[in-house]
Amino acid sequence: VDVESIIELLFQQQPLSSSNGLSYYNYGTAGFRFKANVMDGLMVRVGILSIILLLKQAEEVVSPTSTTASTTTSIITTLSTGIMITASHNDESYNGVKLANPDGSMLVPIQEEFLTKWVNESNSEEWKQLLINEKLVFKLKNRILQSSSLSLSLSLHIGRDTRSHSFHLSNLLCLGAQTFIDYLLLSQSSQSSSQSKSNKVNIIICDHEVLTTPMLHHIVLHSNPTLYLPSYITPKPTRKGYIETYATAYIDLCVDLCVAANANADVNNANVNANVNTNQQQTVLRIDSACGVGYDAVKELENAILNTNTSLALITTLNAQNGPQDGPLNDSCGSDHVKTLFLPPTWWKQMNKDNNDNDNQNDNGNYSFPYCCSIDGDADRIVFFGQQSKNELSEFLDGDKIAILIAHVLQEKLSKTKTNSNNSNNSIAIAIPTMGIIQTAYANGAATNYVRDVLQLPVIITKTGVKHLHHAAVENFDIGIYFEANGHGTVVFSKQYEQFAIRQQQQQQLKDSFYIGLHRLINPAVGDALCDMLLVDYLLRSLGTNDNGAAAAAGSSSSSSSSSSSWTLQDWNTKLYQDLPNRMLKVKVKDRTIIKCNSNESICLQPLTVQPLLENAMNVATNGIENGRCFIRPSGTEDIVRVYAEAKTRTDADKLALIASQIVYDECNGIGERP
Ligand code: G16
Repeated sequence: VDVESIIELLFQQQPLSSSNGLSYYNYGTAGFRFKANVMDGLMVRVGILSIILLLKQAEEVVSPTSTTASTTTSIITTLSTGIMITASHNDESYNGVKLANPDGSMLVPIQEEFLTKWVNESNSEEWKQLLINEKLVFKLKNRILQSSSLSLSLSLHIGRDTRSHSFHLSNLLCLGAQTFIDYLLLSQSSQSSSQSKSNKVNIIICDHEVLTTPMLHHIVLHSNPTLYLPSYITPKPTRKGYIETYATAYIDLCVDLCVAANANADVNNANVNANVNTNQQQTVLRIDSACGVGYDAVKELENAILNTNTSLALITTLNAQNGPQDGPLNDSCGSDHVKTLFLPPTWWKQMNKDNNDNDNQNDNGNYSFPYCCSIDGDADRIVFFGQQSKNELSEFLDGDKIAILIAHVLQEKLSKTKTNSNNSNNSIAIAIPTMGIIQTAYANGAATNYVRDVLQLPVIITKTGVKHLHHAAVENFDIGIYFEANGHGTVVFSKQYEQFAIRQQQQQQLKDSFYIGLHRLINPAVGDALCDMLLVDYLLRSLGTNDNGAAAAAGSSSSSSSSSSSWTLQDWNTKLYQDLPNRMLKVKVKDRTIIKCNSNESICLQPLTVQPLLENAMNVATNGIENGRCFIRPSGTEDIVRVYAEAKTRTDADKLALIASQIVYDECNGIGERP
């Protein structure tokens, strides 16, 4: 492979063309995301560029001038990054690429800028120079490695969702990456033949085919284990490893919960059936998989959990609905549909069957689906809901509610740990990990107030995009809980937390302490619908644990009939705080890039006329809207402007959202019908 053939490949499918209606491929909220039919050339380029990024990452982790490189023993150093081909919550016509760094996190701005520059570069001479330079640097690195005993084994992990074009786009990406690898390694083999038969740098592409986005991040992170993780987390970097890890972590926590609640339990006996209140009604969680990739993953998780021979009363039965065969992806189902429209998903195959039975008996639609959740097309977001009638949600719980549930339980635990420590004879004061919550402007005002005023925890508001929340969480807290209101989020833990968790474990009789168990159940790389689902289920159980040791879970009883302090979705929804009514709308405009916002996207800076009009609309004296808050921002994943409004009443929230939409339409060249 020579440079000319790569250039030919690159320009065969010229990514920029006036016919596709794009002037520029921008790196959006979660990577490049466009209509799938304009992405062919982009994928080839991202394939090549991702190998360059991988080599740059390797350079940062393994410096040939470091002492490691000069030792005489042979060391093979491995490093992995990843790419997921998905457009997540978007409809089937879109596709996209999300890149993962070695720690499983998303790209940082400098990497995004590098990618954006080169996917848009239409000058073939510039490209030629880049490729030649990269080859020279690669040769030099390899020569330095030849003089040491260091070998590098680099992997690019690739996954894709169930979209009809994902396979094709994945092939193009692999083609770009493999051609560039061949170009680099060819020089290496000829150069090294006189010194060594083996390659000093090996670069491979691992195509994992259809995966959830969090599985891909898991595989990347755990392929680089020693770099980022505590000793108590050792999952296998495979799909199976992912399923086993989180199924086991969930069961261990549920069993520990029961053991802790049963004073007479045999703590060494993992199967604590005998000690469980066997009258406990079995809980079923129905999962709307958005007709996407999460369906199979939930099924696998369900099997892994059921195969552990644990008492069914201790765990929740997962019931996956809406698989890829049941309807179009994210269409009238999935977390985005439920969150934006406050409507239950359609396509419930099993439920519809059940419902028909119910309908026959009761014209009012007497449903009983108290415990449900919806994930999105690549299974990285989740919202919970209960459904008691055909077209309405009885409860709705979003990312804000999940974050606060986690914070609530952790705060209680930490406070107990502190009290126990103060009461013990231990003269060394225990350092309690710091905790904070990261939200975006979409967080419900009631949620932000609750965190600040009731939990008295710090809140940071960032731009939309989990990449922003993730970094803020890592940089500011030992326990950084970050969730977007749309259900996208996770918890990140610092090294201090890990040491704290290990010390707590040493002081307890249980196999794992709560703190270690919690860390094992959370995907530290990225928001993960399935981990978050198991985590919420466990937390609700933990809040429902009574003195008899029965862990009553969310769907099993209503709060009024509960004999213990069981937490149903209704409890979760009402016992902490009540959401302010809110509404999200989308407005189509000619060019959404004319809209610029402040750093956390709560204020519109351009066009200049927009913000004063929004302020006026929010002013109670103007429209009589109490507690009104609204903002607008251009989406980074769809060709629309998003409008958010909240107010004291549902009517006012809807009214404010409508006014804000009209402002966007009028001031930003709206297209189509005026809202
Ligand atoms: C992506 C991002 C999220 C973001 C969402 C919507 O989610 O990862 O952080 O909230 O897009 O972004 P925007 O409002 O800019 O369209 P996903 O699940 O689609 O990858």
